[in-house]
Amino acid sequence: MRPANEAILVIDVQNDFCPGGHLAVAGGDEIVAPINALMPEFPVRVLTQDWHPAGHSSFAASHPGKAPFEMIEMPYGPQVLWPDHCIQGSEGAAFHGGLATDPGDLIIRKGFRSAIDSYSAFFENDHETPTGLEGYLRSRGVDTVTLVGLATDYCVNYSALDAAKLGFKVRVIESLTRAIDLEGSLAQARADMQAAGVELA
Ligand code: VGL
Ligand code: ZN
Repeated sequence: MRPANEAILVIDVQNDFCPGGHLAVAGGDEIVAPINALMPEFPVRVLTQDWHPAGHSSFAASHPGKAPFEMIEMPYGPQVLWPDHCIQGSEGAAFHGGLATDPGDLIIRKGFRSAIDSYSAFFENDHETPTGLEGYLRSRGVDTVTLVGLATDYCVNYSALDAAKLGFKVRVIESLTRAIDLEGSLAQARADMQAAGVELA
């Protein structure tokens, strides 16, 4: 068991991000078994779920004339438009069936406000609306987080950057993540995480 100040954050291991899902990440299902094996080593275990209402503003289908993976300008900055995914209560939003969720202490949902996307487990994409995760971790005495899950270059990356900004010691186990990799987004994410002091293990 790792020391009491360490948490594992299992990011968005949901059906829609796995092969066959609406925003499938190549190899997304390959990380499930090793994540199951790793989770019990941590005294604090958090799982996140991307959790959008139907018609969410991050969906291309909500913007007439726009196609998935195009960019738009939102009040809070540039936003990639995604295929409909992780709609609240849908099979796609459920955790991958093989993921051991019972050992989780907390499940945090994000992206439930229609007008704003939320990649990070800590803040929505305006970088100021909190999810409450920081308070949860601090009140449990956590100062060090290890991240795994989907996708490396979006939700894992944004969560890792926010955790570092908040003063946590942050490690991403790259072999337990998989990337969407839109136009160099993986290389950019790796560079940003390294610049922020995130350890890429
Ligand atoms: C994610 C795109 C849209 C992720 C979530 O979990 O990385 N990516 N929503
Ligand atoms: Zn999403």
